[in-house]
Amino acid sequence: SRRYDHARVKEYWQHVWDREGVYDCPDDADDPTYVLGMFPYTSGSLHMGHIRNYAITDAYARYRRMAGDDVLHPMGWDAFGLPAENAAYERDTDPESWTRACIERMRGDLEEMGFGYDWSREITTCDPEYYRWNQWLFTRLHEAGLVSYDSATVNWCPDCETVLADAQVETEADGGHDHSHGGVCWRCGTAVEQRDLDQWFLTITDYADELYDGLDDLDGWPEGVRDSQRNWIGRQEGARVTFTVDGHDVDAFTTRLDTVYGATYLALAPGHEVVGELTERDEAVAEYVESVASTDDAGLSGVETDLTATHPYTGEEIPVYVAAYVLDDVGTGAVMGVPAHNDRDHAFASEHDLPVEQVVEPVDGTGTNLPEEPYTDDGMLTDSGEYDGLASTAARDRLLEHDAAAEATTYRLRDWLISRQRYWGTPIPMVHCDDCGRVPVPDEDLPVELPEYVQTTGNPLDAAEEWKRTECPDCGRDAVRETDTMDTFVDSSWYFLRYLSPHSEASGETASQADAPFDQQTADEWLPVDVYVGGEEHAVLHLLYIRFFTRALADLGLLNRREPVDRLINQGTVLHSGEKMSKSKGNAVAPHEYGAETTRLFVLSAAHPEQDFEWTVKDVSTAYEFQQTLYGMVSDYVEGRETRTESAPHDAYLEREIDRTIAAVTEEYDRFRFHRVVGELQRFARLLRRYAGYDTPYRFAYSRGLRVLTKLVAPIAPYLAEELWHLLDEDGLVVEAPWPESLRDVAEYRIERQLVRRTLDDVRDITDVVDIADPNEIEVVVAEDWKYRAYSIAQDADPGDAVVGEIMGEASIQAHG
Ligand code: ANZ
Ligand code: ZN
Repeated sequence: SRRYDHARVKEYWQHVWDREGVYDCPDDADDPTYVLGMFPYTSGSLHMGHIRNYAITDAYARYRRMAGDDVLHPMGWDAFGLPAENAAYERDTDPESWTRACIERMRGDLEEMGFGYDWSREITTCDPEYYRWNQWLFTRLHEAGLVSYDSATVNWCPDCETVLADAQVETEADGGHDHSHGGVCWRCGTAVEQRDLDQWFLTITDYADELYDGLDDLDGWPEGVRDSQRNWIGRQEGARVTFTVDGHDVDAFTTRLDTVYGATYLALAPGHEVVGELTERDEAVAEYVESVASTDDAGLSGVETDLTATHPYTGEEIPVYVAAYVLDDVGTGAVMGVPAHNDRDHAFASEHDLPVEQVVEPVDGTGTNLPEEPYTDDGMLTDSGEYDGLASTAARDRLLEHDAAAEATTYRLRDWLISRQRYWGTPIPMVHCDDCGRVPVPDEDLPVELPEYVQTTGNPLDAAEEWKRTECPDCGRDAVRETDTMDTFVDSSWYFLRYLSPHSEASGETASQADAPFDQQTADEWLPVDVYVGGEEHAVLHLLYIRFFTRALADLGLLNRREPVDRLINQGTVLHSGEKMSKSKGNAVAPHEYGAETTRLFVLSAAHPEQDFEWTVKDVSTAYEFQQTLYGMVSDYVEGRETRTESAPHDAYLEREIDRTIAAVTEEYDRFRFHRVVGELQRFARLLRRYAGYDTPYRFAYSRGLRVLTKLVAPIAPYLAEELWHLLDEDGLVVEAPWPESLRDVAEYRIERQLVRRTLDDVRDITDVVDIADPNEIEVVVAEDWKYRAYSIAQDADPGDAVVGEIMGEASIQAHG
C-alpha cells in the first residue's frame, strides 16, 4: 500500500489551517477553554522538553476545539534576561538582535511541529509595548505600597566592576547550590565579593498567608507543587520566647513551647546581632563565623561562647552557642535547644556534650529511648514545674500566658528582590531626585525604553549617560533615572493576562479600559487558565509569582479573580540513555530528526504527561509505523484494493467497539492520558483491520470505524488526520470536525466489564464483554490467543469474534451463531 509522506503534506495543510484561521480564538468568545504552555525562554532553539510540553497543550486544545469549545491556545516569548547579554558578549552582537534571531528560529520550529496557536495574540516581552505594562504595573504596585527600596547583598566582581547573578559565579564543585561563597567571576576568574546595594523589592510577604491558605483549594494542582509552595512560604505557628543574654533580650522562635523546660542551651545563627558584637572581642567566635561563611555544609558544627542565657521560666543560666544549623533568616535566628525532644538539637547536644533533659512523656505510659534517642511526639509534661501533667497542646496555651512568651508565626518567604543591575530587562520606571527622593515616572511617559546597547564592563544602563539624565517629574530639576532593570520573572507573572487582549494600548485620553495591560471584562470571563502545562522546576518561583500577581491585581481593582490557574500539569522529563535529554549532556535528539509528527506522536504515546520516559529509537519507529498503518488502511479502503470476501463476524460487535472506543478515548483525553489514547487507538486499529476485507453489510461499520479513528487521532497527529479525512472524501477540515459521540457512557461499559470479571473471575481470555441482556447469558470477545489458553470457551470462534453463552462456567460459553 501507499506510504504516508509527512514532509509532502505538511506544508499544504499548514497553509490551509492558516488561511482558515482555525486556531484563532474570537475576541467575543464567551468563556473559551484556555490552554496554556509555559512560554519558552528565547535561548536559541526548541528542545525535546519544549516539544513535550507543547505537544500536551496542543493535543488538549485540539480535542476541546473538536468537542465544540472556543479555545484560547496562545504562544509568546520570554525574551528578556541574562543569557541574551551573555550571548551578545560572546558573539559580538547585541542582545536584541540575538533575541530576535532566536525568536524567528523558534517560531519556525513550533510551526514545523504543527502546533496550532493563535498567532494573532503572540507576545514578546522585550517589545516596548509589552514592557511598558511591566512599568505601569510596577507603578500601580508602588502606589499600593507593594514596592519597597532596601539594601541587599549582591555578588560583585571587583575586576569587571559588575554585579554578577548567582549563575555567573563559578565555584569549584559547581553543583548549583549556593554560589555566594568562595566563587569566581565567570568571565575573568577573579574572586567574587559581596556588596550591599539599595534595591527594589515587591512585598510578596504581604500575601504570605493568602498564598499559603489558597493552596488548600487548588485541587487541580499536583500535590508536589502545592507542598513545595508550602515549604517555600514556610509558615509555622508557634511562640516567641524571650531569653536574657548579657542584658539583651534574645527571642527564640519555637513550635514546641511545651518543651521549654527542657531547653539546655541557646543557639544563635552566625548572622545574629549578638554574634556580630561578640566577634569584636571573642577570637574563637570570629573564626567560627568566618569558617562557616565559606562552606556550604557546616553540619552540626558550633562554638560555645562565654555568655549565658537566663531561662525565662526557670531562672537558670544555660550556655549560649553559635551554631550554623540555626539559620539567619528563619524565625528569629535563635533557637532554644531541647535535646530530649528534637532530632537536630539532640544530635548537636551529643556532638557538644550538652545535657538531655526529658520534659515530655508518652501519654500512654510507654517508654522512650531517652537519652539515646529524642522523643519528638507530643505527650504529657513532666519536670516542668507548675505545668506538669498537662498535655502538650494545653501546655502550649498555658505557657503562652507567661510574660516571656508570645504567639508568633514565622515565614520562610522573603520579599521578592526584582532589581537586576543588567541591561536586558525592563527599566524600573523610577527617577532619583536630590530634592524629592525617588519619584515614579508618570504613566504618560511610559514606556521608559532601553537605551541603545553598548558593551561595557558594568551595567550598560549606568554607562548610558544621556539616557540617565532626566528631569524630576515632581519638581522639574535635573535628576537621574533608575538604572536597575526588572527580574524577568516579573514579565512572566502576568503574561497569561496579556494574551487575552494583546493589543490593548494606552489611549492617553481618559482612564478607560484601554489604559490597562488587559481588558478587565475579558479577564473576568476568560480566567482562570483552564490548563497550564510546564516543567516542575517552576513549582515555586514562577508559579508562586503568578498567584501573587493575580491577587495583587485583584486588590488593585484590575481583576475579579484571585487564582490564575485551575489545573496545572508538570510534564515529566524526557530521558535518553538513562539521563535527562539535554544539549549539555550531548544526548539530545533534535525534534525533527525523525519527522515532526512522528516525534509528537511518540512523546505523547510514551507515558503519562507527568511521568518521565526514555527516548528509544524502537518506540519512535513504533509511532512511525502506526502512522503508516493508519494511512495504509484508509488508502487501501478508498482504492478498494481489498478484494477478500469472506463471511463476516457479528457486525453489531464492531459497531459496539466503535462506540466503546469513542467513549474510552474521550475519557482519556479528558484526563490528559494521551498515552492511553494511543493505546486504545492502536487496539482499535488492529481490530478494524480484521474487518478490512469483508463486504457489505460490514462495509458500513468499517467505514464508520475509519472515520471515527481519523477523528480520534486528529488531536495527536493532525497532519495525518487531515490527509486521511481528505482521502475519505469528507467535507471541511478534520481539525474543525465535531467530536464523535458514543451511544453510551464509558462508565457503563466499565461496569459491564467488572460485572462479568467478577462472575468469570478465572476466564482471563475474555478480552471484552459485548452485551449482557440477561446476566446469565452474556456475549463476550475472546482473546487473540484463545486457541492456546481458552480452548474451552468457544471452539469455532475467530479471535476477535463475539461469542455468547451462559455464565455457568467457562466450558458452557459458546460461539455466537
Ligand atoms: C525548640 C524545639 C523543641 C523545637 C522541640 C522543635 C522541637 P520544625 O522543626 O521544622 O517544626 N528553629 C527555629 N528557628 C530556627 C532557625 N533560625 N534555624 C533553624 N532552626 C530553627 O521547625 C520549628 C523549629 O525549628 C523550632 O521549634 C526551632 O526548634 C527550630 F522539641 O524550638 B524548635
Ligand atoms: Zn525632584
